[in-house]
Amino acid sequence: MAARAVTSPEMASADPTLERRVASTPSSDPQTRAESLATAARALRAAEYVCILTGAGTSAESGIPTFRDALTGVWSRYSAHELATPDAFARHPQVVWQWYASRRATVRAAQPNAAHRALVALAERVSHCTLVTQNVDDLHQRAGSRDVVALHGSVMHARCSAGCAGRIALADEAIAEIPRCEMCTAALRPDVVWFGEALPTAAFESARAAAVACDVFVSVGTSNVVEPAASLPWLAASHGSTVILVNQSMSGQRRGPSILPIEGPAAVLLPQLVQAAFANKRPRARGVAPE
Ligand code: BJW
Repeated sequence: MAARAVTSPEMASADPTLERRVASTPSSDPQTRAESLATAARALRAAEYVCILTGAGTSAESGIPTFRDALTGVWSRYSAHELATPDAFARHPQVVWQWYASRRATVRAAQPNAAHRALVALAERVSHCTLVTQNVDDLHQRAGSRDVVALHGSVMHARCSAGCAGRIALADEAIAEIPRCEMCTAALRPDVVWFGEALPTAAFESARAAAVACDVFVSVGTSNVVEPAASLPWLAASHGSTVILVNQSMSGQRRGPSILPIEGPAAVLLPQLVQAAFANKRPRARGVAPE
């Protein structure tokens, strides 16, 4: 692994003005943002191991509402926090199933945006890149990212609510009844991780290992509040990595000497970051065994 990149704004610049501005208040001021981007680009360029954690903000510019956005239309009298629970499905399975059906329709109609594509380009240019997502849409995969570590499952799939093995890809649907498990006839449920449920063990272990090992951790479009995913950036920081935070708003995000905030929309900032880091670097050949 490469030596840890020295990239925090405090350490990377001799300019005291930059240190004060970046370290104290994240800002959408274009000059400060350009300086943060340049510092982050240097960190990425020097990194051998990169771990990326994405959240709902990454897909926001594809037209998919974030988890914390208020629900709209017929769903406006509910809250996502209430619906995304085992208890809600036990009590009101039709309501919960229909909510996920409407979200699937939104995801199907959406297209990956420039943030998803920039992460594909990034993975092609660093030696070891792990893409971990909390998102339950399939936009990373449709953009071309491979080996995506999905922590919270997928709204595009269902599984048996009684625990039979396997998952089922859901086709376009206009169904009156909740589909049943072919093996035991229990209701199918969305293949997602609800509040109070354990994350898939192998996926979380991969994410943890990548966070511990990385030189640079990039958190994109997540509020970093839902555990255990929310602890991954700080786990990485505690193991010496530089943490780049790309978010529309830094409100509620942690600060610290190894944390580099870049405030603004992911679909604008990520392409700029990847371009600044790897302007002249060609992508690695895909799927070719080393000689
Ligand atoms: C932009 C942008 C743009 C907007 N560009 N940025 C420790 C302490 C306290 C609580 C807990 C704890 N450990 C566990 C808990 C409980 C709970 C939890 O964390 N609760 C919190 C509310 C505090 N965690 C759990 O219950 C987890 N389970 C667990 O720990 O189980 C233990 C266990 C072990 C063994 C056996 C049994 C149990 C499970 C968590 C599962 C989360 N699932 C969900 C729903 C998935 C299905 C669905 O979508 O319906 O996952 S919740 C929801 O939050 C969803 C998301 O993946 C996840 C994270 O949200 P995300 O991505 O951060 O989105 P938002 O909306 O919060 O933020 C969007 C961000 O984007 C914002 O910051 C914007 O500014 C930004 N943004 N536009 C850039 N254009």
